Amino acid sequence: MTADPPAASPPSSSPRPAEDPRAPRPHLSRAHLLALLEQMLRIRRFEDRCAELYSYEKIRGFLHLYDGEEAVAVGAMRALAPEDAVVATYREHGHALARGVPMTTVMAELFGKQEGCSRGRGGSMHLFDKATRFYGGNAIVGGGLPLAAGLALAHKLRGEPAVVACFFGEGASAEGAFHETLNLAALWTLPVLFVCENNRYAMGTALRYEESEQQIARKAASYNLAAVTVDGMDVVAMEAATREAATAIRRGGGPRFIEAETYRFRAHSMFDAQLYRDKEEVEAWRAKGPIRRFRSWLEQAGLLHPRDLEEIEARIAAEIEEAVRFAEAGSWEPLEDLERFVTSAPAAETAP
Ligand SMILES: Cc1ncc(C[n+]2csc(CCOP(=O)(O)OP(=O)(O)O)c2C)c(N)n1
Repeated sequence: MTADPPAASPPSSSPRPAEDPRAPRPHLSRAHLLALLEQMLRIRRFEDRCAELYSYEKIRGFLHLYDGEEAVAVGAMRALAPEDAVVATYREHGHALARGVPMTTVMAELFGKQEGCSRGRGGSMHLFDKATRFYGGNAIVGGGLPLAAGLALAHKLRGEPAVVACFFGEGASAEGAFHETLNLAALWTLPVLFVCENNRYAMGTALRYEESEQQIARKAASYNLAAVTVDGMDVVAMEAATREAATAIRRGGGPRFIEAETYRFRAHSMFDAQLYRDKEEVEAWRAKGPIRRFRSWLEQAGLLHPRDLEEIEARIAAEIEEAVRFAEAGSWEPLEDLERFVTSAPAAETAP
């Protein structure tokens, strides 16, 4: 895929529906492009606030930020339909927000409150939301891949035309679960889209110290499925690649694989001195960051004006304030509920 900013399509008067996620190509109306920018900014500002709240100990436990990688989830989610399912990793705030999980319930979950999307039992690494078919949130590296294949198998057996989008880091490609899942998904032509977020580091381990084959898409292709490498800092390239792949999957073509080349700007989690990389390297990646680059392209193309940006920022700030208020006002789950959900119970009792 090209690293250059995309060319805008004809104006939004075109008869093609602008927002159908199942269309094989993105319809790049101005509204669509601004929505992509807003979604990336929304995730960035939300996580900046999370980092702040972490220092006040409002949020505790693990916290893995997606700072720098927003274009991957935002572009990909735009090409998924409501009936599709999403499986992600512990670095999943951006995926949850882009998928439509309400920011209020995500923030409450990070606070550990029972109004959170996982009743405050999961925290940052285990966001879950039935309404948007967001299956989480998984602390185990590579743990989401077999789950995604299982969901895809269920879709296939039921004859449902849904795609399962499974996000994971390049570190997962060193796990057995990656190889077992890709093998079965290809063998059984499962409707699953694998999205590898290659941010070049698995905690403090650089890709070159970890993988004999550093092009993860090539690894994936060895399982006989179509695999492409995409500029994961380019939100439109991500959307286009996802639409193309999801369309092929919906047509019964079996699994697809996208390796998104990206970078995380912040530490692996809140406990990480980052001794494994130079500041210059981080700065060089920041210069080609997904928000900065997209924003300046929109400005140069005359599609984004200072007033638009002010409005976007104001909307986001208000939403974050509301989410923090909601989380602060939330309640702790009562101690008597401690053993609830530990063993299975009749469905009526376990329904959230
Ligand atoms: C099976 C397993 N092994 C080790 C860990 C510890 N661990 C947590 S995150 C991580 C790095 C994973 O890197 P990557 O998959 O590239 O994702 P990223 O954090 O870069 O998004 C490791 C090794 C774990 N959670 N699960």
